[in-house]
Amino acid sequence: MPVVSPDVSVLSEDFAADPYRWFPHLRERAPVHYEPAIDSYFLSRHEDVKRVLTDHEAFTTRTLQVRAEPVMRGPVLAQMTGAEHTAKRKIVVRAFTGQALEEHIRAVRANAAELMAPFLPRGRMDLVNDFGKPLAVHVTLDVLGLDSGDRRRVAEWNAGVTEFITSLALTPGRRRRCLECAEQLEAHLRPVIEQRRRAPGEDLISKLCTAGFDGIAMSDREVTALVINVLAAATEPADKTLALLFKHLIDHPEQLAQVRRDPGLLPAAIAETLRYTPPVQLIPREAEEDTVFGGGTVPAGATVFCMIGAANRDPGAFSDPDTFDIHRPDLGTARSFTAAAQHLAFGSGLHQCVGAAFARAELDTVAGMLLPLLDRVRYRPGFRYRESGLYTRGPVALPLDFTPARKGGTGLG
Ligand code: 2IO
Repeated sequence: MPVVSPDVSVLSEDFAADPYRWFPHLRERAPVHYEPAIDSYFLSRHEDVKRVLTDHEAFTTRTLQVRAEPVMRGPVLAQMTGAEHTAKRKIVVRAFTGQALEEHIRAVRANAAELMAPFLPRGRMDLVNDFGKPLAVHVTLDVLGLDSGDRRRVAEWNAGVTEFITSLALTPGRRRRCLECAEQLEAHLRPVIEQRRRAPGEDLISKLCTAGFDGIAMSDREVTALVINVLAAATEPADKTLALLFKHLIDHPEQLAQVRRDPGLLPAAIAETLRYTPPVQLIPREAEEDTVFGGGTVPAGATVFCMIGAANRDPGAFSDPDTFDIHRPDLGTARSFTAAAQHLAFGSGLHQCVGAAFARAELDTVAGMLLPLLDRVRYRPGFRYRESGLYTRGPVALPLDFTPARKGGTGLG
């Protein structure tokens, strides 16, 4: 019989208001927490989460068939295993590292400069809604080689797709709406993929269409699924992480001053932001067999949610885990964006995020551009900080005031 912890539900309003408040209780008293309403288990200890993510024999990604495939319109990388997975993962990794990454970063710089320009002379900007959200969409469409004229529609369809993946319980009406968004996005991509197969360019869609590895190439369905996957994965966590980074730095003025003096500290600040407040809070798996953990048993066939935020604040993995400290000795900045990461914001094991290097470069670039321009940056007077989301979580808004840039003084040309 599953152990139901009567004093906390991850589906409650109290939990949604501040999950971090409940993590110590979950880790200590209910490390294998069962939610009857959604028949799922929630694991909160670093050791257990790491085990689930790395033991891909005992914990599979089969649950993505129902949690992602309906809106991805085909199988995503995370569902694959063996030689096929290795070959196709290589294609995607290539499209997000080295030369390709440098080109993506050019798109980041150009879009960031364009989006921030109107706000600099005003001395005020909502880092989430004025800047971070549109930036993530503009950059991702450029990377994919999709027309900027379609931004609004694509962003709307993407929102439906993301709602489907990141909802723990959808009403039938919302579910239908999300599926409609996915169908429209698929229909929008169909002629683009057809055209890129005939006349490939340098964009990511062309690369996915034409690349092969060990004789393994991508089908139209797989290209579609990967494009939708990249669209969701490169947008949903991006504005959240950027806003969280600035929130933590504003809340810790001495660390903000250090990063301003030495932008070389930005990767450490980004890594610590990902540890302290990971934008992706839950990663689902399916148990292949009955598995005994320290605090309980997960039965074969069960859906298991890895609680990344709780694992990243486990005192067994990080000292003084509830303190934001870009200098923490147990962070290991360089490995924070690799398979050797101690924090679990990018997952771990076979399916660890393929976009980690891109995420680091994008955030480093954007924060490096913003910091010198946002002189005396502070919250707008009267602003009350609020976060939302259980699956992905971030600030609802982050309205900032700063010293307005004098005309021609932004360095942005
Ligand atoms: C469909 C939550 C947007 C991913 C999944 C396999 C997506 C996969 C993630 C992140 C962010 C999403 N899962 N990125 O958690 O590609």
